Amino acid sequence: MSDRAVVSSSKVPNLTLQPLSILVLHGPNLNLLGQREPGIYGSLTLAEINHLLAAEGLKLQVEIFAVQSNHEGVLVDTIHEALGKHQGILINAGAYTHTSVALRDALSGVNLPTVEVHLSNIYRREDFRHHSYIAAIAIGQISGFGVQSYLLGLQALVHHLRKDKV
Ligand code: CA2
Repeated sequence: MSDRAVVSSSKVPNLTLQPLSILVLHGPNLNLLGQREPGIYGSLTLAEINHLLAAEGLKLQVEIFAVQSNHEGVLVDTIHEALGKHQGILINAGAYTHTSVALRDALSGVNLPTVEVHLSNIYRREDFRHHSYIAAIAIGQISGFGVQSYLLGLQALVHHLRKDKV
């Protein structure tokens, strides 16, 4: 008896993953990570966080493009330029989270699925950090898990982008 089976290709699920590119945006002062305030933000540098994100991206089969800026306008421009290049945005907008209508408008303008992340738990800190202009236009927010906030945020974003796309 033959041990070979003929299966029609129409019945085989397409296991090829859709190629995805994710823009990771880091806002003001996050370039100082690892040098000051390790008690609040951990001891990893931004380069180390980006390296961990790239490694997680490899596992998830997505490309990661990381940008940090201390300038609101540069962040707005980078969000505009994401259209047609990236399929999702992972953002730690730093202090602009709590102040920037411009960043929120840029994110809702490009309408790319966005996940907001924070190293610290913004709800355990000063009252002015409890409000985020980005949260209402994001798919979700992850706050308080240090570098894991970024990695969990990336997983959630990729899961969101791939769901229903087998
Ligand atoms: O917890 C977060 O990830 C924050 O987005 C970090 C922002 C803060 O304004 C947000 O409320 C919460 C601040 C980033 C500043 O990073 C520094 C790192 C080292 C030394 C000084 C600042």
